[in-house]
Amino acid sequence: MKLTQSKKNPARYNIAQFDKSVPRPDQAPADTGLEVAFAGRSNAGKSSALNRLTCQKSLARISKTPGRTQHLVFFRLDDERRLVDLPGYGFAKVPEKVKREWGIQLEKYLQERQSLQGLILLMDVRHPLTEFDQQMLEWSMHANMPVHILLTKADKLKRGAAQNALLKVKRDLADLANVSVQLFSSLKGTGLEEAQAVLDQWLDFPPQK
Ligand SMILES: Nc1nc2c(ncn2[C@@H]2O[C@H](COP(=O)(O)OP(=O)(O)OP(=O)(O)O)[C@@H](O)[C@H]2O)c(=O)[nH]1
Ligand SMILES: [Mg+2]
Repeated sequence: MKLTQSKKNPARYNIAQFDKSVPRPDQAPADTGLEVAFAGRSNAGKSSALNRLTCQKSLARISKTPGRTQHLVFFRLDDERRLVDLPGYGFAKVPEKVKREWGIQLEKYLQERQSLQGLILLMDVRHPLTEFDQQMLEWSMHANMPVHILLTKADKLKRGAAQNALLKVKRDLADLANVSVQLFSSLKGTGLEEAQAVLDQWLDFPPQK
């Protein structure tokens, strides 16, 4: 595949390659180097965001059926760095027992994964801070894990409404240290560079000029 090296789609993310897909965090690749995980409710747009950030149309599978990505999917950037697509959560079709079990695993992963540098938490800009999102934030704060929130599908709102949604989420989370928020659209590319700058920092890539 030919790589395009434009400022918007830096080569350090374009080179992402599928590494491994596992049903449980304890089957993850060796816990070395640096890792950033993408979490969010089913259908929030995790896979789409990963594809946009890496400038690859079908790196992470995108589904119109929520709950499609049931595994943790690891993508390798280089020997030291990984991105992880976490299973969508909170969709009614998943049995209560499975949800509970997954919650335990996820909390453990946030607590114990040494290489995990931060969590990208995706929320539909039209329905932010659901119960699931608040649970994720709570676990992350408990694990001392920085969180960067992408308010996704920003293209679905007019500019003013999207800005208002952003301000409201910022206000609601003002008391939490180590949490940042931005607007994002995988469809339009809105917020791409801002999100990549956070990844750069967590993955210890040199700042881009
Ligand atoms: N308009 C718009 N649609 C989006 C955007 N991001 C994702 N979608 C759509 O939302 C749906 C779900 O996107 P996915 O990326 O599969 O969501 P996911 O969070 O990976 O979902 P699961 O794997 O089921 O957890 C798809 O139909 C996408 O095309 C966006 O920025 N704008
Ligand atoms: Mg997905």
